Amino acid sequence: MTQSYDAMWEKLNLDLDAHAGLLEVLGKFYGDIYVSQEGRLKGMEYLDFVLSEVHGLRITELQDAKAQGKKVIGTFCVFVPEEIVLAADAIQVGLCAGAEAGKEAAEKILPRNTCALIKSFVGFKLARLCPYIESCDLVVGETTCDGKKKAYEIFEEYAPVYVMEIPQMKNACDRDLWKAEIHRFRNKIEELTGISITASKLREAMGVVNRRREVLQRLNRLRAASPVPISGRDVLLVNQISFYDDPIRFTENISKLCDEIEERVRKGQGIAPKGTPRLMLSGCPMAVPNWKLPYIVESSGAVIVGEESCIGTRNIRDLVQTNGDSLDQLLDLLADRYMKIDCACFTPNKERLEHVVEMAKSLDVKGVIHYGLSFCQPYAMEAFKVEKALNQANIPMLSIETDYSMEDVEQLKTRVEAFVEMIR
Ligand code: BJ8
Repeated sequence: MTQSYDAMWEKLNLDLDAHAGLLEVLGKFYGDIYVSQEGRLKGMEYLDFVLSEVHGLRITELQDAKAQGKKVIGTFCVFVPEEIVLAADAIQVGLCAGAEAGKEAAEKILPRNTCALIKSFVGFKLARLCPYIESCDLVVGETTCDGKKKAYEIFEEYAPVYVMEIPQMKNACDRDLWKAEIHRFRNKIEELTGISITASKLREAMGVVNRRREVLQRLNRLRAASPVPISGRDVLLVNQISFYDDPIRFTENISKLCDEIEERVRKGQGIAPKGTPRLMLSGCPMAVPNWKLPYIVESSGAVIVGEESCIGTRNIRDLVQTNGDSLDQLLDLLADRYMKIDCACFTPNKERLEHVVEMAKSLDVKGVIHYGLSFCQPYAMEAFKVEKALNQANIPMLSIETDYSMEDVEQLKTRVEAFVEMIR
């Protein structure tokens, strides 16, 4: 942090000592995993800066926006349509937490066998560690997995919560339900902000979010080169920050990063020699600062060239069509786009299997690591089907289940190294 934000954090009712401890660990972790990398792109300095100010400057911006009457909306899932929030001049931030801090507090009100992601966001609130949650005027949950669904019932005792109903299947009646939910969400946001969402405001917001998706698609195309021009860790960080940063500023900076990568690809330069085993990750989202597995993989002689997850391609694969005239037509197009999300909470979820295989083939990976958070049933169950589909395409898969603790690092490293050796 370039300056002291203690007064702001105090005003937000953070536990200053515990929060300082968290930032210290985060800084050290970041230094070891990120800053120490060799051949890093200059454009990553922007991401380093954003991360170093993730609880400072960005929170100041949110507070300034609130002082001007803007609302801040926190979300936990890529199903919540940011376009609606932006169309009401509000700001959306991702709240999924990727650290263990607060776990003890969370386990006082949640079962121990709850996934780390849920424990983390509840724990961050209870232990007063997250300035984002404290900045939110509304926290939007969703009925995806059972763990999240029930956790929101508890969470609403601590923060203003609104829950969107997400269908579990993709039949016509499910699409109707989802469209109705988008309308209900629009009404809620209009009521909260006091702003009527018009067709032109919504179209403009769709453009902003689409451009962010497009720049991330470009990044994904460029990173697929051989030799690999950017580490998987760095691309994961870019994706993680896309949930916090101002969308227009983020898009501009990632576009510059892409220009630099393009130049590197043109010169045939990479961060690892040609022939280094290329791997892809698939499964649960990795929220900031969950960098454990990517670090292990890239310290085991492999490079990550894709993430099939919500903090990865699932969030950016599809653009929203904007060719509607009326507000209702645009909301329809929005509903269509979000119905394409292939989260493991859907049944059946054949699209995901097709996407994983298609992605693995087009990225020319030697293997896939399926990443599941312990106690996440949707992804753990689906891992069997993913493995079968990949094996049919002659692509080996390693299934890993873990949480945010560091206790299993050595064990994971042994398994990943053996996998890399096998596919080499
Ligand atoms: S659309 S992946 S962001 S729900 S890891 S909390 S599923 S028990 S995060 Fe997700 Fe939306 Fe789906 Fe994407 Fe539950 Fe599993 Fe925990 Fe999870």
